[in-house]
Amino acid sequence: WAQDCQVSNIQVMQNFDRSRYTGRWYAVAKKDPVGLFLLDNVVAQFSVDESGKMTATAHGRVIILNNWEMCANMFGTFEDTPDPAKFKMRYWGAASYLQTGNDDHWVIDTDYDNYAIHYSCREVDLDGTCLDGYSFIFSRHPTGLRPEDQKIVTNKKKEICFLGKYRRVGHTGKS
Ligand code: ODT
Repeated sequence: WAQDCQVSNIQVMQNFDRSRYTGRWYAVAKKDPVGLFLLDNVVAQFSVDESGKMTATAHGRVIILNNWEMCANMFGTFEDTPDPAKFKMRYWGAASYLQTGNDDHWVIDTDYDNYAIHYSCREVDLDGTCLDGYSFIFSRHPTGLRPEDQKIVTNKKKEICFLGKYRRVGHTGKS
């Protein structure tokens, strides 16, 4: 298919299974949004509660007030939508000065055991492309992606029109 970068045409994970998605994910790369928040040492932990709702916590080094860096604990709840791989994520921090928000949260692709590609467009441009968005590449392994997953991930970065816009997210083990 022709890649037209229309947010509404972005393909997400088919038959997304939230229970297989639970557990710990290490961010290994990130495309930042305007007003960058999470810097590095980012680890997300997904759960599914008794009622079937997805929730998550994340910790990592964040930047607040444009130049203060600190470690933060963040919480998120996920509202379902008609597409099982598309959620609305409401998030807030353990401390009041941390960022809060309500973002789209799409799972583009995952094999559940090794890699996952997340996407969020915060602002769609008049032409239907994404004006401000962010994306995390997650791995089950703190050391990064397995070589066999890298090609898949590169292709997906291209499909979501963020190829070349990612930076590596380090894990120093001190967060
Ligand atoms: O880092 C930025 O610049 C964008 C703001 C990201 C908000 C992160 C809030 C995390 C709330 C807890 C949920 C964890 C799930 C993480 C999965 C993907 C990252 C959004």
